[in-house]
Amino acid sequence: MSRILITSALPYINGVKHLGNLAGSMLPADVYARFQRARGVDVLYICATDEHGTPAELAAAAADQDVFAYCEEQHRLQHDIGRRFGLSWDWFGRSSSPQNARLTQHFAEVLEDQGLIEERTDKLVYSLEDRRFLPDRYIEGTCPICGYEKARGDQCDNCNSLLDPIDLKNPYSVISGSRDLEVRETRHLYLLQSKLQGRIRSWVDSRAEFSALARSIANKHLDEGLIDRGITRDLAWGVPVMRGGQPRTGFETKVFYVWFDAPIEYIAATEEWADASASGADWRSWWRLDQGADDVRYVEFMGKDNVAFHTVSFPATILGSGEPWKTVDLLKAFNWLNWYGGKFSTSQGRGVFMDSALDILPPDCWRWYLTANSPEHSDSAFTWEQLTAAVNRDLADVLGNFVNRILKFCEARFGGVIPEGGEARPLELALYESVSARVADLTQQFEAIEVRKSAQALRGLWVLGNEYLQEAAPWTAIKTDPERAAVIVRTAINLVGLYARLSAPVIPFAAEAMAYAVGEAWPPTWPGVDAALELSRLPAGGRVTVPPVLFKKIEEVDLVAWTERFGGAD
Ligand code: B3M
Ligand code: ZN
Repeated sequence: MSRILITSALPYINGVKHLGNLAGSMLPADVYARFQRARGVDVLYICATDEHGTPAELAAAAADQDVFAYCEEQHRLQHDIGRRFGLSWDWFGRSSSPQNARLTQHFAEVLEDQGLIEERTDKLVYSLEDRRFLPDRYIEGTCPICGYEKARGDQCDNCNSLLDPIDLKNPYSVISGSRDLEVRETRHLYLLQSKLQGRIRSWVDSRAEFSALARSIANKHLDEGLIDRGITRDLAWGVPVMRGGQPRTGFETKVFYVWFDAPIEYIAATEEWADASASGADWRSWWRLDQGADDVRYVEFMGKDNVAFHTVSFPATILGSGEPWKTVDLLKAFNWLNWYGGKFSTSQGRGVFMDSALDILPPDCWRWYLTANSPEHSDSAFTWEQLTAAVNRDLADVLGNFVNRILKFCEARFGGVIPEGGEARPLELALYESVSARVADLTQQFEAIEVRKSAQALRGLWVLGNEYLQEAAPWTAIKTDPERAAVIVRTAINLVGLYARLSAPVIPFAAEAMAYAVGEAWPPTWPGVDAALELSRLPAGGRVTVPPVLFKKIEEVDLVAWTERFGGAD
């Protein structure tokens, strides 16, 4: 059995994520994980909350909570919402775990032993009014590259450049707003990425499966020349800087930089998963090439703003260690989901967030909409109209209606029992042929993680069912040729079973209801391309039931209420 390790970018702990975060990492990762599990692959899908750094401290302060309690609460909340969205993580960890602290400290030690970490005296912005250093997001100002006025110390949200806080123009403290700042000296650890330039470039070149977006972002940084990066910060909340089991002298009030420990949490979360499993699961067999991980395929999902960290910074940690760690094989990067002319924004509370999304529509509606309109190869724009079309047309009219119609007919005319008798005619043979071709296409699109094309292929399969019913017209056949009607009903019910299996990666809740209604096995297995075979799985004599309405349509009144609540009307 082959093995696939899947990670989606770790959502920041600072509040419930918006639909853009879901669409650009966690959801496509989940769809892929579900697809591969159904294929019989041994899948491990790992995610976690990213809990360290200034965003966590700032959010906790804003919530008037101790940062530890804040993270604990927000982690539970994000975990719960993820589950309600059907995100089938094998483990949803926490970057503040002891496992991550140990592993982060381990990497720092081996990197130092390899001559890749050195202590440097740094000039950092110190706020006289706040009486503290202002690392990363504690400071904002004008981006030196694009002139955006609210650039954060570590990164500009407008042009996506990674920044050094001291380069900001007109900087101010995020804590007090004070502009009474001065540059002071402080000691920090630096990861000498400049020494790793060659190794990282040949590693990137060796990643044959990287998407064009991932490769171009990596190459841009490599072409500019990698710069050594400070991996410690003057903060209290984070992984303590240790050396040989002791706090490192001169670093007692410092911690590792959040972007140093966060990707290491992919590994540490796997260790958390193993530690929590009763069956003695072995995390090293997923991550260590010397301990069995050489047959693992590792696929990462993330938004484009995270790509540099995963193609340069994290590889620098892993490759620089000189230890045989597994590195990513395929990195699937996403563009932005926009919100009515702007971006979804956590800090400005603009857009629809995962918790309120579930207040208004079931998870499958969002999962389908965000898959069919994935910000995959370019940015995509959320609109209420598109959402309505995806739910009302695709889910309700095409899929839901088909399932409902045939099951009701079977109940009314055959007492809810799959009828026997009759044989496939040219109409069924033609159906088998189209279904076979489309299942092959869908399988290929899922395999290639072509998100939008997977949705198109799936929709195409749903449409076939309606066309078949329309042409076969069992309601007419039943009057003159009951055997003919039996074949049609049996075939259509088998289509429902097939749809349950094929749709499960994207709309797992409805798929389970469909499977249950026709007696198809759950969890689902992925069908082969021999449709004649797959459409005779559910034999005559099996019982079927009519499920409660699979997809409720969005009404005009809903739209009025939602645009009032969330905004976004044109
Ligand atoms: N927490 C950034 C983000 O939420 C970040 C990803 C970490 S992946 C190791 O966009
Ligand atoms: Zn900028």
